[in-house]
Amino acid sequence: MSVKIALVTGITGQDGSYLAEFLLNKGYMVHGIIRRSSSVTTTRIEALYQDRHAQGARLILHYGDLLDGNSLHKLLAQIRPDEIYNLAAQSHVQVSFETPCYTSQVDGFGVQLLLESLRALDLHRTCRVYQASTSELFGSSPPPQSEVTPFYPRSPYAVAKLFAFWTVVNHRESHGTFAVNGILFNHESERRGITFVTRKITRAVAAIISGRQQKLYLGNLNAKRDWGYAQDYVEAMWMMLQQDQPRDLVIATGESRSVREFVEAAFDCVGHKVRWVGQGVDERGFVEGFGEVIVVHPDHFRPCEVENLHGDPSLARETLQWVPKTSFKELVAKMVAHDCV
Ligand code: NAP
Ligand code: F7E
Repeated sequence: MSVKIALVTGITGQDGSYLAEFLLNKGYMVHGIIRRSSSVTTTRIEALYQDRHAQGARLILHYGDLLDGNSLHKLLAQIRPDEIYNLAAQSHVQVSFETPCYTSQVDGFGVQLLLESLRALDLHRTCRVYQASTSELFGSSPPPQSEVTPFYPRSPYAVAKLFAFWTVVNHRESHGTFAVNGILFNHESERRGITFVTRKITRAVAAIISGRQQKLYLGNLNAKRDWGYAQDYVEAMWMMLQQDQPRDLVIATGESRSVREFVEAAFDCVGHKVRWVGQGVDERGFVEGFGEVIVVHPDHFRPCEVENLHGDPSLARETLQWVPKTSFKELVAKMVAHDCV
């Protein structure tokens, strides 16, 4: 059997790095798009990378950008992938309020560029496409959210991802492309970007108990998320492309916790309890032995918040036999342990 070829956009990110690892373990030839940057962005995939000239190298990196249609087109023509995982995005919801036009281009229009390049090369008949969609599409629709829940995006990020969602559906229905949306709820890991709330908290816990940081400034402590482990979720991405029929699926744990609960669980991992005092922007968290540690700050509130995401992954369980392997407690413990080293 010939070796399968995958193209992963966003390979330097949290999910891209786990997915590349997963596909290499399955024997794939993996191509990844990286962006030129003045500082190193490939840290997460360093351990996987061998010089492309080395014998048997199966991870090949190419400079490109989701907005550079010409380089995308050339790359697709050159490597003729069997599977594309489009994970590239400006993925930070709060940042999307400050860069709405850029976010719309990359997260929305970038997907159209990719699918149109594929079609222009007539590769859409053979190549399967996974699109990194998101629970942010549900926005203010009440939980639990499933494939039949109406969308109500609450940020430029979510609006751009909604454009991408329907672009994928439209390519499937108009041109027969095997393209699917993985509607993934929040998933975290030791490789999570440091400005997302979970990693911000676990890094702060490590720094506070070792005396390197005094305060942790946070926004909405009451927002609830369905947090899973990223490594479990990349397997679901792959499974979605191995099905007989393309289908958009919700991937989630089916449990939801507040930011406040995440803070408590993270301090619990290092043997400390948090005591909350006050309300709203005046709320503070006290940790025995360290005094006032958590401070609510208005800078970390969003112009529009998604209050409660709680997924219903029944259809994924039925269709893919996918179930999350890592519990909330295990996830927090892994992240705290990693950051305490
Ligand atoms: P991440 O860590 O922020 O990684 C984003 C990746 O996209 C990075 O490799 C980044 O490259 C790349 N990228 C950004 N703009 C690009 C552009 N214009 N052209 C090419 N590459 C570009 O995100 P993640 O957490 O792994 O998430 C992966 C995908 O899933 C994203 O599309 C995200 O929106 C979506 N998603 C994530 C979650 C979650 O909870 N993690 C949930 C649902 C959906 P640089 O390294 O050069 O910046
Ligand atoms: O915020 C609240 C914040 O930035 C989670 C992305 O991967 O998942 C992610 O988006 C919650 C929000 O992730 C702070 O208001 C409080 O309610 O970690 P986050 P997100 O916005 O849920 C979805 C599914 C994606 O698709 C995205 O790509 O935490 N929060 N205080 C805070 N959030 C941050 N970042 N920083 C705080 O200080």
